[in-house]
Amino acid sequence: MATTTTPAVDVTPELGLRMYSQMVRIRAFEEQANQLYLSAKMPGLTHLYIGEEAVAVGVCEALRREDYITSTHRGHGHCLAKGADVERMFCELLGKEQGYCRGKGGSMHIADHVNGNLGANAIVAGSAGIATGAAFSGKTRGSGQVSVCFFGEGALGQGVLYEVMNLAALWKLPVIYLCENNLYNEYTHFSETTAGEVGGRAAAFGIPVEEVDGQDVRAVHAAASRAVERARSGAGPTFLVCNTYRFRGHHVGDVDRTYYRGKDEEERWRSERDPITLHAAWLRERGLADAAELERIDGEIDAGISAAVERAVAAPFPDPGEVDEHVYA
Ligand SMILES: Cc1ncc(C[n+]2csc(CCOP(=O)(O)OP(=O)(O)O)c2C)c(N)n1
Repeated sequence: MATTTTPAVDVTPELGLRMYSQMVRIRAFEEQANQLYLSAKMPGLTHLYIGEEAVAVGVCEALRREDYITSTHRGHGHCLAKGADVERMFCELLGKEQGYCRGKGGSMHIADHVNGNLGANAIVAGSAGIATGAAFSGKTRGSGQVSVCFFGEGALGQGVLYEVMNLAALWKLPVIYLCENNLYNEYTHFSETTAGEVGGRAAAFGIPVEEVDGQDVRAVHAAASRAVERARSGAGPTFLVCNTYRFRGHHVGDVDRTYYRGKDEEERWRSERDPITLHAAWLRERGLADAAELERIDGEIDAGISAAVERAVAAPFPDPGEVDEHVYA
């Protein structure tokens, strides 16, 4: 089955501005998460989504609240784009009682069922079965819900993905396999771990494949909307490849990256392929916002995020007596 590539597309002014705000919110959240790590306020590590914001936002803006997503170790952007509350997310990162998992999950295990987020997963490809099962559930109940499985291209090496794609294709399940190809599996370029074509894997099961510029939020949104429509109409799964780049390290502690990728490569992506800068330029060209308006939006979001992180830092930890409650393992 042929892989199609999406051209740049238009969106309504309202959606264009909302997608801008959502990407800025994710970027600001991640900058604060990095600060929490650097100031030793956050236990453990976290994997920043900076640079990849257009993927989560473009996809989630094509979904309804009751639609499902499953996420990855690099999952903050997915959570926020699907509607998670910023303060509760910071609380989870900090191990606080008010967090999404009462502080017991941390960065890599945030779930937000009210907004259809079935959870992040620290196991590479670990959520593929969950997303496919949720799609099966939606189909069986006739609820019309669509399920999106976010995963990095590193997950292409995991067998479970092929088991579930086989069933999803046979049973025409309303699921979208959303491959965020940011070029690196930890510290290894994906071309060293991935034989053949990325999309060829889904095509082998007869699943339509679309490949899109993951730095272009409008193109992602258009491709995701087509896949959602296909899923809701009963036509079955789609495999979407979003080509993107993480601007920072694999995790916050991965600071010296020159042994696996060049500074010039990073600089090129940052200066030429930043999804927020690209979309801001589009908004200005279309006369939908001028520089002052975008600055006002940035400032408002920054202030909201700073206030949320301050409240989360001051929030109480859970009672030590509940250490073995709400834990299933
Ligand atoms: C089954 C499994 N094997 C290994 C790991 C260790 N690990 C964590 S992230 C990662 C690389 C993931 O790369 P990719 O899926 O492309 O996602 P990205 O980090 O680029 O977003 C690995 C190997 C893991 N978490 N789970």
